[in-house]
Amino acid sequence: RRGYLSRKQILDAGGRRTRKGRRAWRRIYCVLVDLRLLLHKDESAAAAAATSEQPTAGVQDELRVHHSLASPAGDYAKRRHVWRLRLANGAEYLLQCQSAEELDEWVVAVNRA
Ligand code: I3P
Repeated sequence: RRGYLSRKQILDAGGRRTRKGRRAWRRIYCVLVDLRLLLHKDESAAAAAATSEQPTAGVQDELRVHHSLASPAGDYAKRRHVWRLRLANGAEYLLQCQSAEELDEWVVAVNRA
């Protein structure tokens, strides 16, 4: 599963509230590989990483989704098609996609990983 998402971090590892200045929405290109969600600047950066000898070169961030929980963020009213990702380390993100279908696909894919 891959595609553009907007991401906002709300809790840091350990479950502490992400501080002001680091809570903005950012658009990123996400690729789910096994138990990792790789976050790239854009699609061409992801394509370059895929053919590189160092597949993590140029990855902006990497979320370990083992024992994580993805669910629709029905309580977040400011944007549409937002899902929530709680990682095993206590960090939490809101992720916005383009449609209800995409949201279902991401939630299923992450929960299956
Ligand atoms: C955040 C940014 C986010 C906003 C967040 C702000 O500021 O404006 O868009 O979330 O509000 O703290 P910063 O860039 O300085 O981190 P929303 O889009 O959800 O309103 P929050 O602190 O209420 O999460």
